Amino acid sequence: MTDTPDAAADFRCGYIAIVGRPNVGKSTLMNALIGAKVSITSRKAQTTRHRITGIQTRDNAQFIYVDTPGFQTRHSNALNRTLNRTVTNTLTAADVILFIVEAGTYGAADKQVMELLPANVPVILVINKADRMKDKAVLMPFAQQVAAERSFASVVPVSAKQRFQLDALEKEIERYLPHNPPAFGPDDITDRSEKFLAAEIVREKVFRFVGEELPYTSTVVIEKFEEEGRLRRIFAAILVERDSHKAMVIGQKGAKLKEISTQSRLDMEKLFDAPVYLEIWVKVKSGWADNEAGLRAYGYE
Ligand SMILES: Nc1nc2c(ncn2[C@@H]2O[C@H](COP(=O)(O)OP(=O)(O)OP(=O)(O)O)[C@@H](O)[C@H]2O)c(=O)[nH]1
Ligand SMILES: [Mg+2]
Repeated sequence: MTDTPDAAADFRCGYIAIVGRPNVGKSTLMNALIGAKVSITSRKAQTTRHRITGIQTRDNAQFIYVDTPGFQTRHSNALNRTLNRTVTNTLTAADVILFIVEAGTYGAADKQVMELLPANVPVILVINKADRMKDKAVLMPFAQQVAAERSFASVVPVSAKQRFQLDALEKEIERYLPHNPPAFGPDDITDRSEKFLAAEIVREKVFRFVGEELPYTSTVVIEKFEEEGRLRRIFAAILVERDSHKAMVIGQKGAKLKEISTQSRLDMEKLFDAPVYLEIWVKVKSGWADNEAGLRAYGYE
């Protein structure tokens, strides 16, 4: 018999759902918390379309973050219904919830997400983009206004972009994690495959480099993913609704597609830490976003 505390019994591990309306910075925050870019981000709303796990392992705890799509309140098609189902499913499996709002704005879309939050799980109110508040004195009354809507385990203002207050947030989360042994290896950063991450990276470039509306009517599939020693050979297709969209993705003399390809390849090489050969084709496939069976075939849950 010994009195030494059992280190394994002290270890904490759990699932942390990251939810909020579109564009509040959920994915940027998750990437900042784990120190790697596994979830794509852009200044356009509705960038995230899948549940994406990001893992951070410390000496005493493993944080399994689950980034989710921004909750859709505008119009209902099969894609948006699928995105919202992903959010509600993630909430039911969470040990801790981060409810993200943007500093200074709290509206109907935020309220709708708040109403989904289960009563018996600790919810931390995270006020992101605190860097945007020129007058810091306004932050306090804003926090009080949102905190009056429901009871929160704690309230933490952060800036995901400037990595402000992330240690404080992590400490707060750790307090609410259950005692469990680690579920993943110490070096794991996600449970998603390289093939999935490759498709996401290409989709991010479409969001970032092609017009305002097109990203919402397109998706990306990986048609072939081969490994040859360290080299990854990746053949991707960007699916669009019509010929005119195809022309927009390809651009003048192919310039747009070239930009998408180059930036995608650089991101893949960084994330996979390996050389990448990438070919991207653009294909017209209309109606893909409004067909449940089709969505499943493209990897939507
Ligand atoms: N100024 C500032 N901008 C931020 C911060 N965090 C995120 N952003 C920006 O906000 C935009 C949206 O970020 P995302 O991380 O893609 O937001 P999201 O909530 O995941 O969006 P969806 O997946 O579309 O729901 C991007 O342009 C980010 O650079 C922050 O702390 N400060
Ligand atoms: Mg996102």
